[in-house]
Amino acid sequence: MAAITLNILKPSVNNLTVRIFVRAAELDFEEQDVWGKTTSPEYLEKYPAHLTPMIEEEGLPKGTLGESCAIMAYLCNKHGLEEFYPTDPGKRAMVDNAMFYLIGTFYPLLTRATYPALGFPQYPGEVGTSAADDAMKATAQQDAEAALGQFFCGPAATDAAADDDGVVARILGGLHWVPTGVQPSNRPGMIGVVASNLATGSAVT
Ligand SMILES: N[C@@H](CCC(=O)N[C@@H](CS)C(=O)NCC(=O)O)C(=O)O
Repeated sequence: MAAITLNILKPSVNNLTVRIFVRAAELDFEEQDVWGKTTSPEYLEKYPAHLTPMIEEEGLPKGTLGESCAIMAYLCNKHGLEEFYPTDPGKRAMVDNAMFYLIGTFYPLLTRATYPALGFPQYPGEVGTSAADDAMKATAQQDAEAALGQFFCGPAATDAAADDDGVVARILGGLHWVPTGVQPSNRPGMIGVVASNLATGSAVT
């Protein structure tokens, strides 16, 4: 068994960055195509954000790690890949600049420009999954619209959710509460709520 299991979706450009990186770095890895499986109970247990790329590796505190740039940074740190991720603060900042620009600025614009043509859902109910059919997208959109305003009103609201039956997932850099009763098929809608609130500037704690 390889040291790193890289969970991927083949058409994805986020995935492609890590797939090229592990080859260029000559790391010991194997790929697992999880098309249509990212919302399965097994995958959700490993990585509740149900996204790819995601690696499984022994040195990680929870055994798994998502986000393309976080994965590449971690593997560079672990294997001392100075040529890809320099330790000199200035040189590293240039790499971070490119990575944060990609994740925080460019990619959201790219998805908004291309998702409608690809038939993926947009706000509310954004963030598709390879398991999503039209019915799931419609449900996700309805859930997101119904839930708008319920989840993100500031610290008091999230404390209340914690006292209720919430579980927390860290998504899009904010803390995001998902009621335990929410089924995986509805989660894209919940993520859409976060995205909508971020987009409209509502408080997220
Ligand atoms: N910012 C994340 C984006 C991850 C992401 O959106 N992954 C999509 C593919 S592009 C995904 O796995 N979606 C779940 C699915 O389609 O089942 C990264 O760079 O890794």
